[in-house]
Amino acid sequence: MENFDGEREQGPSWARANWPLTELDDLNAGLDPTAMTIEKVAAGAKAAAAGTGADVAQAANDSICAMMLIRTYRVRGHLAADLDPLGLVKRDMPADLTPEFHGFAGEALDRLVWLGGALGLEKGTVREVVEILRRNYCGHVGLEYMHINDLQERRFLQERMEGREAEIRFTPEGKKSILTKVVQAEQWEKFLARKYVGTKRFGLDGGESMVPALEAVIKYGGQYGVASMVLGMSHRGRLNVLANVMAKPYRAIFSEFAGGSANPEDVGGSGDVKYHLGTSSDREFDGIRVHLSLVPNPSHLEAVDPVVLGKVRAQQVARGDIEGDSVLPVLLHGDAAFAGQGIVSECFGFSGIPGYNTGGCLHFVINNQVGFTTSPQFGRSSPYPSDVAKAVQAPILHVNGDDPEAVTFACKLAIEYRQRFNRDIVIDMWCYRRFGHNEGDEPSFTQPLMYAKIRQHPPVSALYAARLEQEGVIGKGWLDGEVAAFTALLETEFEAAKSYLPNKADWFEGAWSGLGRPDEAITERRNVATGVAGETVREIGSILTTIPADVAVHKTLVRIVDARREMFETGEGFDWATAEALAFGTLLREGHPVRLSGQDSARGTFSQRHSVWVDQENGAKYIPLTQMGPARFEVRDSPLSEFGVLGFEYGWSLADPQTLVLWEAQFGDFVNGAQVIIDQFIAAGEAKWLRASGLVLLLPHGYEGQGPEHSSGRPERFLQLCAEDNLQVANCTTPANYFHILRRQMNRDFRKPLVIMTPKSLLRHKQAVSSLADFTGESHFKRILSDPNAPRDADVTRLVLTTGKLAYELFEARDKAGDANISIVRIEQLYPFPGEALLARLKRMTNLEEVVWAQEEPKNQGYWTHVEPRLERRLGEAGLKPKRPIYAGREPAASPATGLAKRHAAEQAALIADALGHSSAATARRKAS
Ligand SMILES: Cc1ncc(C[n+]2csc(CCOP(=O)(O)OP(=O)(O)O)c2C)c(N)n1
Repeated sequence: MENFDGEREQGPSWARANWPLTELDDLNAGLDPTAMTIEKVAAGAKAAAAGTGADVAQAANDSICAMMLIRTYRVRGHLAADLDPLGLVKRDMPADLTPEFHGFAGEALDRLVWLGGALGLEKGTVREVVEILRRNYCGHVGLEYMHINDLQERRFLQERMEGREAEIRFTPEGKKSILTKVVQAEQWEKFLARKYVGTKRFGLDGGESMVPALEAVIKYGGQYGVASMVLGMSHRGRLNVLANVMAKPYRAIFSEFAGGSANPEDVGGSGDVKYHLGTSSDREFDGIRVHLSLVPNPSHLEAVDPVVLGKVRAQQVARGDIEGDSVLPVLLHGDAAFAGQGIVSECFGFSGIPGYNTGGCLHFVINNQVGFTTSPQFGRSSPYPSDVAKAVQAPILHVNGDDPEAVTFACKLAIEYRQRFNRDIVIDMWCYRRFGHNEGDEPSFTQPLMYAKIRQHPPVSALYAARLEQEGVIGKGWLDGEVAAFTALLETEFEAAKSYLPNKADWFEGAWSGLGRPDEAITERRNVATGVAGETVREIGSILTTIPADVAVHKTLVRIVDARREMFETGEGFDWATAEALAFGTLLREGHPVRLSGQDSARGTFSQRHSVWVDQENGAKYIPLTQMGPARFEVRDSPLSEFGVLGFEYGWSLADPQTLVLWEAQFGDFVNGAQVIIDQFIAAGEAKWLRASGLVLLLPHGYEGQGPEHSSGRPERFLQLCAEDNLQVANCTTPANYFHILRRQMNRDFRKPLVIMTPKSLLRHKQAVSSLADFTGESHFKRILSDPNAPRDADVTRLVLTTGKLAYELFEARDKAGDANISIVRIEQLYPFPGEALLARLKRMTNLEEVVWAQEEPKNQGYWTHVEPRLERRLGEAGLKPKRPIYAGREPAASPATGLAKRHAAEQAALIADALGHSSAATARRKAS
């Protein structure tokens, strides 16, 4: 079955079990492919031994035991690998990695065993076999891969790890350039430490091998077809990556250390500390250019991961690269954060899912064996920090950080694997942290033994230079020369930094060119014409309501489609879902792709959307909006995650401002599971990092008696975050207004995140419908909606302001009571607050006695604290009798809503009565005034 872009729907290849895998299959790797049973191994050994005069039965037995030995190394060899530069972790040789365990003791070690090609050998002595296995699996690289189901992947890794010849080999030039990068990494930290004593830099000291290793990722990535890499990482070594991998000018970083801004002063915003900033550059190796982009990130460890993945996926889609070969995500992690932060698993979870996978992410763990002051045994329950990756069967390369060749080899292998199999892979580099968590910290308070060792431990550069000297690759003095040359360069850059001024901010370039910051004041923001031609509506309607003859849709869906057809035919009664489809359809026609992602979004949580029609006979899918053209439509049922998926969609919105990217919460209540993405990225990202986003959040909201967790999208949280024109928060009550606000999002020359409290009961409310004329001609988004049954302005004595579906309940109660002097006005956009427009209305209501703010939410939630000062200001400016708004709503509450239906109904009735002045409290208030 195919979905968007012909992507497979059955999931990733490793999830299928249809390859001829048997327990013995990898045991027999290298053997004649027809020899798939242990008897055949034995038979081969017998036949081979027969001609030599050896004991044939013994030969058969020995071969089988040798095979078991080989297999044990493949599975468990990493347990005996030499990984810890400090030698702190005691790792005894497991008994089953000894030949004795497999029956080879004493003189038996010199017995010949027939291997039939395993380890690249036809035969060899047991001693030789063990020696090769130890070299292959227990050196500075320990490979975990036998948890992978896919035999081809296992074979691939085996071939690169195994055999007499399988050694890590670099040319003398290659070795020298590895050492040069190690020197740069080390000296950069030392230089910063000298020039900016005590300033936090979260140095890489002890993990310098990462820098040549990342060079290898770029270089070999380019050779294997990577055109662009998006990196995400936390504090540790970030300045080193910025300078020595991303090639951010040293002088720019020095200037930031001296207190200078990363951007021209007039750009504004809050800025951010230097070890959170991103940058981009082009690097070229052997004539192949690779574009690099390091995504800015907050302190919140690992929160940037889904953002990177979303950004990558967007770029891949823009390139039409479905396998993901051309854009590579690289995530660098700390060991404690990798093991501890749940978002890491959420991101691994994306790796095989259509619509979210990126063709494999390369993970690099800077495993310095401590997290701030916490030792690993208190930070995780698993043996390695990388075990979380096993959930998706990613191969894991553990590597000793004191051996930069081994680390570089691991990266080279990782990139080859990723490009070949399009799957995630992890490099776990064991290293140490030479100083405290930051440079002002004393690590010996908590890790005295570790730090006693570290103080005695020579730096990577010294160890590696000594090795290269011994190999004759470099002469005496070579290292000193490199250090002196690099330090001289840094001195020159340091001087240049004194007059360095960033010449421009880089935020409206590339995919963002043509867009900018809004050029009008936030209060006067002009409306955008978002109405469309009637003819367009009809054409889109026809596509939306035509069921292809070969698609057997569900009979209830036929009725839904029939009802939609009637809306288009009569031009009346457009409901929410149809208006939304119409908004999407018109944007697609105008060339704006649309991506909607959320739990069960294809059908819609409330069975309202039905954007994907599933053939009831064969399960095939038909998606009317994909027929709209020319732009691409995708709706994705997301994995059950909020943090990860919202981060992913935010990342997408950064890369692709021409696509309307929407994330939908199942119920708005679940949005707080993604709070880090909201606080750190969506609300503050533009101010901190000059990165705009047009992401839309759809949060089903409304008090309908469904209890504490199915009522509120927490509008108060968003409103509290609003400042400096950073967000838009809306609660639309008509399908047409929803249509226009979605269209407005793409039809402006700037982008701002948009948070919409979306309805539940209004999806099917008789009054919450729109007419054709509401979508066409001069129609546009209305920040304030008038009362459909309004008295004349001069007759209004009580103005009830509200937002959301409560308006309909107020209309009904008011009309039933026959209150002729009450006007109920809806504030559809809460931020930016339409204060000017409201003022104009207030001024016309010259006989106002009372102004009420009515809301369903408890007083400490919802909108009250946001609107109260704003209403008071406008009432003052209008010079009317009421000076302050009256609150009508639920009392302050700890829980957002009651779970008891009766109590809900009573509360709702009371607040409506209060809002309309029917309650005793309202009467008392009136008397008192
Ligand atoms: C989500 C989150 N929680 C807590 C912190 C505070 N914090 C900063 S660094 C750190 C330790 C990280 O250890 P590790 O991941 O091993 O990286 P390292 O600093 O050792 O390189 C902690 C707890 C944070 N930045 N983010």
